[in-house]
Amino acid sequence: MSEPLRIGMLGYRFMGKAHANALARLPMFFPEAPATERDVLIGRDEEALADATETLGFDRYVTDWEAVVDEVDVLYNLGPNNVHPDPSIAALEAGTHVFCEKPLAHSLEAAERMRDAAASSEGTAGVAFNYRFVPAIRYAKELVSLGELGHIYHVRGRYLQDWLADPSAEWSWRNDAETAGSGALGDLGAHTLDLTRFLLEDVAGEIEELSGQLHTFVEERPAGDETRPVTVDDAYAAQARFENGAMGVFEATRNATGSKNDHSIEINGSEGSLRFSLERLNELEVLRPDGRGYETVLVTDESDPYIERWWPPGHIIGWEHTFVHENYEFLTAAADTSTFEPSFADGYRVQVLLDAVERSAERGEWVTV
Ligand code: SOE
Repeated sequence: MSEPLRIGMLGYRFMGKAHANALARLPMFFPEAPATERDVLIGRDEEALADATETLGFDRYVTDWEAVVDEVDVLYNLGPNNVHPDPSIAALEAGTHVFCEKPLAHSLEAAERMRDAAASSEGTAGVAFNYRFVPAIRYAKELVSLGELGHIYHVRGRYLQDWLADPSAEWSWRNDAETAGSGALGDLGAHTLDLTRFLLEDVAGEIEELSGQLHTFVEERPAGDETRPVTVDDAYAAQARFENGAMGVFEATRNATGSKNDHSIEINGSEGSLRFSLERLNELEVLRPDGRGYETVLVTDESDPYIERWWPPGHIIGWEHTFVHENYEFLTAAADTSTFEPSFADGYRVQVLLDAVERSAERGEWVTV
């Protein structure tokens, strides 16, 4: 029995809870997953950190990541985007495995350094694009890769939330260009662009050129008893051309009043189509060549990826289960010191697309990726 992997986790709020919950579920639902020990929680606010250490089941906490990146076996980097580069690179240089939240970084330059550090490290590196690990998305990828939809003409991807539609919603780091890099583009658009690459990589190639726009609806937001400027986009929209000639249309916003977490993808091919929405994550709508119209498939059969780990067919799973799936795959890859997808190279490819949208928005013209 090999020693448990010692986990260091930087960040302990929303994503900290999602990943700590995933680690806690693994022994029961994925018993062959590498054993882990929630060793050290890393953050800045000691009081909040002490509470979170208790709640998330860690042994201890530190406020200085440099003290532990070479002590732990795996570093989870769940901090704000501008905190992704330095701890991840230091950990990789020490041979520590790194699982980093998306987007890879707050800038293309930093993402490139992270990609290069991963390429020359003994450690395994991965990006937590959790929507690749939705069983219905895996089914969609199977249909596309098997050619069931024929030649791919269109992909439409959108990520609609509304938690910033209210101008009085509090300012956070996600509204700050220095910390986040971009707004809805990098926070939500990164998911859609990664998922599109995942679904179409075998049949449409990469996005070769695109044009995009960015817009900020609310220029400043309350921060305690002050107001702070919003220096990133509230929404982006883009159109793209793929190597195989397919057309892509993409958007994301946090101002889509009424949409809570609608991450949707639609693919049209010469033989058929498919539609997915995260708000109905157990379902995939499929139009088959001989079909009369879209059929709604409940993707919860034992033959569907990961489902046999949970419950019988029809007993649906949720958002949190996608974190368990990606943690299982990442920790298994780390224990074997093998590669994990999405890798930092995948994360970098997404960052190139984010940067292209920003360049295009700035110039008001199409850009080559
Ligand atoms: C933004 O609110 C957010 O938490 C993203 O940061 C996550 O990546 C997405 O999965 C849910 O929405």
